[in-house]
Amino acid sequence: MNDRTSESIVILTGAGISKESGLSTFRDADGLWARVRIEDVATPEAFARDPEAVLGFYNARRAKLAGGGIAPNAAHEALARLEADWPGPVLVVTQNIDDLHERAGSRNLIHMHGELLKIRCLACHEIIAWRDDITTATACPHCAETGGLRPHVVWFGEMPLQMEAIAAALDACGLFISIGTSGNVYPAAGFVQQVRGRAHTLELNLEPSEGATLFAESDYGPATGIVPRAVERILSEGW
Ligand code: BV8
Repeated sequence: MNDRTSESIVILTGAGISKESGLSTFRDADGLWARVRIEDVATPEAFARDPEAVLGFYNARRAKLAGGGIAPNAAHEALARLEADWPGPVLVVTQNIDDLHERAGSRNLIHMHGELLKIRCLACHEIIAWRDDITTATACPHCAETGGLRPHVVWFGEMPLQMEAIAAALDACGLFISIGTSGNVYPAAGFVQQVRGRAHTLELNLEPSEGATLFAESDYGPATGIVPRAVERILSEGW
């Protein structure tokens, strides 16, 4: 094995890594998009048209996540162990808006699609940690304005967060791992094309994603089985 221990690792995660913790994915048969339409709850136009419907969609998800009973699983914990035990830099870039990676111990983490347990005020632009419901009548805890609070979440048509930092990490990494994502949503689904040919690429998913053929290596099965196994192998043998 080459000595790769100084090389950096970037890990992209999607809703599949949180499925075994009890959170819904989007495109599985029982997923969120099977129950509501993206156009009705996850776009700026939907929020302008019917803010209470959009706030209600995120209130229900926030209440489930904040209400107890949802905990990180062995896959989240394995990624935290990889960050702690790998000698080089490890960055998790998650599309997920839950807080399971940080609760498992991941520190070097980017939520590129925002965070369910934060809200943003359109009047004062403050980003505020928040675990309760919000309605159009809720006053901003920072500026007291009402009617301007929204989830701190990236909707379709909005620019994902920290894209420059993500691009720099992708350009520098020696290993790119994609976990629990169907590879449908861009720009995240395009990250593998940005690194392939230069970094080693590994897909860990329940089933082949839309971009499966772009990966040099893959393993399929529930994340709580295949992710700890992959982490053990990387820590003992590299790639
Ligand atoms: C943007 C909000 C540009 C929070 C989400 C090309 C380039 C750039 C953009 C586009 C493009 N083509 C189209 C676009 C537009 C659009 C897009 O990609 N549309 C798609 C539908 C075609 N992209 C955007 O709008 C993005 N913005 O590009 O802005 C721009 C430029 C200039 C100026 C302004 C803007 C913004 C995208 C973010 C949208 N917000 N979420 C929320 O409500 O959660 S996206 C949503 O999908 C979630 O974030 C989710 O994470 C993400 C991806 O879904 P997955 O995580 O992959 O989940 P999915 O259910 O699909 O798959 C789960 C997988 O897990 C499956 O494969 C399953 O097999 C597996 N699995 C299940 N169980 C398990 C498992 N795996 C392991 N173990 C298990 N147990």
